[in-house]
Amino acid sequence: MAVLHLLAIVAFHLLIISEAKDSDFIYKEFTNPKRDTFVYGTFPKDFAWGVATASYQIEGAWDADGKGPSIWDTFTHNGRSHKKQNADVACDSYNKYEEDIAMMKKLGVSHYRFSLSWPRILPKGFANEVNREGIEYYKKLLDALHKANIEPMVTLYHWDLPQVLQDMGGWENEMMANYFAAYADLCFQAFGEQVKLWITFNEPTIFSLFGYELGTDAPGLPHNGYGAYRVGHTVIKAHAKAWHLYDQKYRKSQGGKISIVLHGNWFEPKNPDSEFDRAVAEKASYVELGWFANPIFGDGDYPAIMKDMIANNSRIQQLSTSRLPEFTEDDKRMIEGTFDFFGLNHYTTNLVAHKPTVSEHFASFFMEFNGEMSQDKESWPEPAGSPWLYPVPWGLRKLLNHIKQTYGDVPIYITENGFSEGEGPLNTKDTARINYYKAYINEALKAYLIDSVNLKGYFAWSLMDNFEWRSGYSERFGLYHVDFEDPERPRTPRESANVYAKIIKNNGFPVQAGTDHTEL
Ligand code: PNW
Repeated sequence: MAVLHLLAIVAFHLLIISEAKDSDFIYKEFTNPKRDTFVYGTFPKDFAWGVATASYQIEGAWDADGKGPSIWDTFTHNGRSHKKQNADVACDSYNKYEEDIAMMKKLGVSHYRFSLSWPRILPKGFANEVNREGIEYYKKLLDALHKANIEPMVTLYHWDLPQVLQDMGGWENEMMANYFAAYADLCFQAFGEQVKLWITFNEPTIFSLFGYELGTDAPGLPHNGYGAYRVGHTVIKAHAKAWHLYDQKYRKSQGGKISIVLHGNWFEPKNPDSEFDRAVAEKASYVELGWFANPIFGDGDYPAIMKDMIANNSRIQQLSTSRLPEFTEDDKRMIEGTFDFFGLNHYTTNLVAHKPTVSEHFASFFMEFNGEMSQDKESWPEPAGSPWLYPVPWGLRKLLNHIKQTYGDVPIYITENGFSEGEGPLNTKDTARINYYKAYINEALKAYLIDSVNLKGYFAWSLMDNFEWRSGYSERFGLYHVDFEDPERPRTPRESANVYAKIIKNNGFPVQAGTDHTEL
């Protein structure tokens, strides 16, 4: 039986390889036929195809109709982003959401992932002072989406914390878990009839590390070696509280699903023959994703490899306790299993090599690993806009398999994936982005078809160019270009928008009649 199964797999691979033509490699740099050949086929019938955005990055209207300031308003108004830019107006989606929906209709998406601005709904942070106009805005947006037959996926927290809550310590204050649960409760009550897919947090690793460890993002606190772990600890409990609240109070009547979105890079050993490089690459994958995934999708606690690493390094630094906080047994029971699906944001892959980095004198998340990250600049295609974003499509397939192997056969949504270009005149012929989308979506297809990963949907980041946090408007991720110089903020489709629309229409890459490939 096992032999037959193996033969079938080998035959399948041979079939793919034997069909490989030059054009079947999207990137000429990648020519490993077993790994990089384009595969033809389609996703399951009910596959979710979407685009994603976030409130601070697109809405503008930063102080309109009773909205309170967020930590990103403060950060940008202090001139901390690229060229002192801010998102006071951004894409002006607060006023132009109908046009945004018309763009989504053209793309043919079935889903739209966006986020709620906490300070627009609760200007003072707490749930006892509700801004009705904020609620009305999102209700109008949700109504318009339903009229357009587009299913919303709503993120409660995509980084724009009310400034008043940061003034009380922000995510380093443990009480935030309760404040977040109260905000979530209000949102379930106000929007739950219209929302069946909820996300508690977007990428807690990224906002903990950039906001409270390096301090390069809002709230700008360089609390190296401590801040991000404290933040993560509270965020995990906040997520679990919100999940249980939904589960107990709303699930039965509203019938939705709720989970979290985690950022995951893939980490590949720089020298695959080095046992040290392999060990540190494995550690990086288990820690970057596992920091949040292991408590929620695993056993309620941080990965053992992470606890050991930080405890050891803390000892080297002459500390009597680990810098990583500990969960109580009650915490673990509350946290374990608080998911309905796995939301994954994935952009790129890194090479990892062993290198002693732990210091007796200076603690930092980025130095815990005794490893060094790099990119394969010889054979990976150039990143266009964001210096960290090398297209390495096969990394997505490996990561999806890693999730399946580590956390079980959980339904996965790719909640963000996309490619940026730099500032400059409007260039609608965005070949690099087209190649990126084709190749990455094809790797997702391989994970589904060949590896039986339980893949439920794919969301492109992003619908349109928007405010890219500390990089301002200098990194453009849009399927639609936005002119930020023009007060009307006109949107223009790039060629990638047409290609993505075709992929959606085809539900992947079917072999079309009379050809041996998919016309795109
Ligand atoms: C995500 N990295 O952030 C966010 O969810 C979006 O808001 C953002 O616009 C998008 O990706 C593009 O950057 C990331 O350094 C920030 O690897 C940084 C990284 C990855 C994702």
